[in-house]
Amino acid sequence: MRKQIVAGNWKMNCDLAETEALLNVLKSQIIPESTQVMVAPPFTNLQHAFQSVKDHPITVAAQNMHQAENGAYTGEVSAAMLKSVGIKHVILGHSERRAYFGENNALLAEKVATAFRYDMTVIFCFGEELIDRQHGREFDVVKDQLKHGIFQISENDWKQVILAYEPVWAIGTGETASPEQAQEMHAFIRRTIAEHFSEATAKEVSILYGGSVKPGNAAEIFGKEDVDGGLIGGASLDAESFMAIVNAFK
Ligand code: G2H
Repeated sequence: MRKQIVAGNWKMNCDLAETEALLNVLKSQIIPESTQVMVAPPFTNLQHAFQSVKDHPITVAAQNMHQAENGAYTGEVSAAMLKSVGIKHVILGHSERRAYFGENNALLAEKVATAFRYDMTVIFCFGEELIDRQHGREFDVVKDQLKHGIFQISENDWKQVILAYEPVWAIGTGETASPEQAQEMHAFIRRTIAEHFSEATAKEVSILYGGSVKPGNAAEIFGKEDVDGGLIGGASLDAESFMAIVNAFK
């Protein structure tokens, strides 16, 4: 059975007080046992968030990390630093990192390798841009991102991978892929993993959908066979909306 996961990517939102307030509401909610709930606050709030949810079924993830172990990389945060404050999950490859911070597949392959050296779980994001879909090359782009960003890992490493397909044209735009478009791509991703690794690995990996998921569309998207949950941006900043999405699995 694949894990159902709903992860909140808070992006550059929530100071310490806001983080505490949002977590307090989430902690007061009943979280279904069948669903893994994650939140990814900004770096400055990770330690606090980790301590705050210690006795609750909520996982705290980082939104990014540097590929080097340590060194002269002003402004960066390493895997060891994340681990030292209890963080074992990290989002890598978000389209905003790719677009605004020049992260490409080769760099992401390095980050993924570093994350595994530190025994972390990677939430690996990828997805085509609007222009790719307009030219009918969305499958090629996604395959390329997987092949060059994460397929260098060993079969065993897949146990610590969560994939998040996020079509760039649907991120923060209010535009969502239709449940059919999401299912079509998720099935393609699973087939691609089966071809390069094994059927068993392809069946086991959770593939999340991300891009303007809201309480109103989550159930339909999560209802698709190959969609195992969502990476939620905007709607994760409101506890009521986020919990409605957490409870959207049928
Ligand atoms: C995609 C998503 C979360 P939003 O970036 O990663 O954000 O739900 O706001 O589109």
